[in-house]
Amino acid sequence: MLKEKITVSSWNEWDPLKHVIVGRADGCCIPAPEPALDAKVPEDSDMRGQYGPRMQDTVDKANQLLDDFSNLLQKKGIKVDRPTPINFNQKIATPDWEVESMFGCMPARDIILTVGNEMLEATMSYRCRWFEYLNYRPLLQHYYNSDPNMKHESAPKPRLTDSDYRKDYLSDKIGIQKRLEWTEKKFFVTTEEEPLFDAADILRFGKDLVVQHGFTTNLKGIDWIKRHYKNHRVHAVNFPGDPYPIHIDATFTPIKPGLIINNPQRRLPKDQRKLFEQNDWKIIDAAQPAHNSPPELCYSSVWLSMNVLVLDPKTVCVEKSEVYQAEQLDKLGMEVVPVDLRDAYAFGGGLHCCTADVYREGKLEDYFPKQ
Ligand code: DAV
Repeated sequence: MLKEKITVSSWNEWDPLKHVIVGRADGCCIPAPEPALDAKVPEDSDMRGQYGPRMQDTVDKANQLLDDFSNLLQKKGIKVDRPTPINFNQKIATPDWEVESMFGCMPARDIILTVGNEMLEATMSYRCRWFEYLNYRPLLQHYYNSDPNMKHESAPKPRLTDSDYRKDYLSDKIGIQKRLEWTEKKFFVTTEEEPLFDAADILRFGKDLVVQHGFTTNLKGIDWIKRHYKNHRVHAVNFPGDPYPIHIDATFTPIKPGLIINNPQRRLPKDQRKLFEQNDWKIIDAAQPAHNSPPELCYSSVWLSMNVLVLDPKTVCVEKSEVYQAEQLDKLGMEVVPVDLRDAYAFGGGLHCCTADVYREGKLEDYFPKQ
């Protein structure tokens, strides 16, 4: 039998998508309490104080939607691969800590960062997500065996001892005002003990990588990324206005060369706009979400409305109920593909979160020649 031809390559968020990983909802758990997670779960969330496997009917529904999304992508000629779920409902431990359960393997984007021909497993910053890369190992091994140019990398596994987390965040009664003050001052739950980053804090713009400094990625993590991607320029950004800053992809979303939509409650500070402005990139406010609150037992905010998946510079997948976001992108000249995914949000995010690039056509380009 001929070996399947696979090419791993993706340099940005918008070039024509040809091969992608789509996550699964199987066995997903609400993780047990731990420092980083407690800081992120909203104070009024229905998830506080409970953990363990999610209800099977919600898993089945989410899987149906993820399968439908995969089929839709395949019909458009995009190859789709799926992770192999491990048993998340078990106690895990390292010599430094133990937790009662893991999380799941729906948001592939959080773990796997594809830059060019390299797929990198992020350090992650929650203990419950420490082993999450294992769900993707069968695929990454397959790519490694099939594409002689593919580079499989893993960032240094963090210790995640208590010294990685600020105790100030341990209370569940901090209040939004205080949280906003803290995040504006870049006083986040993670300390600078060791490099930490989630892959979903990184956006790829050809030669430039834009990385969110927040709860899940610290400055040492950003420095590690800088040293690792020596031929790239790495830019740290932060978004005051977000009381729970994790992952950049419900905050700052490039749509095509020259155009970014930005969460109007989490605007990029003036002093960080220079890179985009002097290279004639437009940053516009994203449309309002269609919902006032997230679905039940969901970690993410209503701003998953802007967690869109760009298929090519003229085509974008938008969650079906997010009519305002769809309308905005339509007016901007994009062909909008509606995708029903809201009932899968609770499993780890939206259309961008639940995917990870394997191959996008196109090559490494410099979108920001003026630095
Ligand atoms: O707005 O809750 C969600 C990002 C998920 N990857 C938010 C961020």
